[in-house]
Amino acid sequence: MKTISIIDTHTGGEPTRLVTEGGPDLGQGPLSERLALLRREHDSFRSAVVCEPRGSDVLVGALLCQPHAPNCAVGVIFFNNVGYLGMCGHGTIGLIASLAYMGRIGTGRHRIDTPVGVVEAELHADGSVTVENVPAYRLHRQVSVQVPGHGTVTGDVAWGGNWFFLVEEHGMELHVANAQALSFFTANIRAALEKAGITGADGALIDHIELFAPSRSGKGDSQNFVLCPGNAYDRSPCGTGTCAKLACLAAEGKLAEGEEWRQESIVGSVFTGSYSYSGGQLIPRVRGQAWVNALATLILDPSDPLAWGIR
Ligand code: PYC
Repeated sequence: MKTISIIDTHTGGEPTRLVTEGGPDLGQGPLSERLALLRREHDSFRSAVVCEPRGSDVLVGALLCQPHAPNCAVGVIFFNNVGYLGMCGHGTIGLIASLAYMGRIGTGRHRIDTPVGVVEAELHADGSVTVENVPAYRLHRQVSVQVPGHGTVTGDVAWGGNWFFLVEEHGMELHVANAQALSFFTANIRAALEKAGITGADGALIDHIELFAPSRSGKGDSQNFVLCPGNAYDRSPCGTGTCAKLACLAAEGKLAEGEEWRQESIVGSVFTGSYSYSGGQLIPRVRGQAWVNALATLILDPSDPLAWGIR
């Protein structure tokens, strides 16, 4: 029987499953190389941890690793129901909550090694966490694409640790009761972008679609809906999506350095974002909170035909 130890958290409603023991041996190389090895040779580990029947489409997995970059507390590789994520904001907040729960870190700043570079996270005394992400930027302003059944949709292409297409004008109601229609619409946008050859830098697939609307509750400066690569929608405001939004606001001159932006999610949870410039790059920060909600051992029984997940 193979066993895998996990800690589950949710960050503003979006779950993260941290693997603390029982992951594959990926060596001690840079996290980007370890991610490539995980993808190439151990992808069934990913599906065992996050896919049904143990997991669900919405679950984001996080493999706790020894760091490679200097002076990091830990390394982490994020994954989901269909593949791997460069960075994950809500997942990093969940990771910090889990490390604090394990007694491995205290309040203060911590460096975390990821496949897209080192990020920093500060655990505050009230349990909230600020993630200082990799540099964010807007690649293209107001790109139009024809979406079958909908017509022209226009949005910005931006990097926040993942690639995003950010749409302000869409005519959809951002309400959780409307999640199915929003998922269908955003999945069509993503397919249309791919078909039209609209990509991130170096031809990278734009795999996250983000819609915005004014916040009805008044808790946010705006509310969003974010479609993730495996077609689940983010219950949180999406950390990397909020970073991409900060880059677009900055590029439009709509948010000054140090000014706060409150991004409300489709379920009403809020991240507070801000940015500063360093060496000409925009460094985004996102603050939110995660809660530990399960501590468990996954059991992979060799006689179980679905032990490695439904792929
Ligand atoms: O918080 O960055 C994020 C994220 C990416 C995908 C799901 N959540």
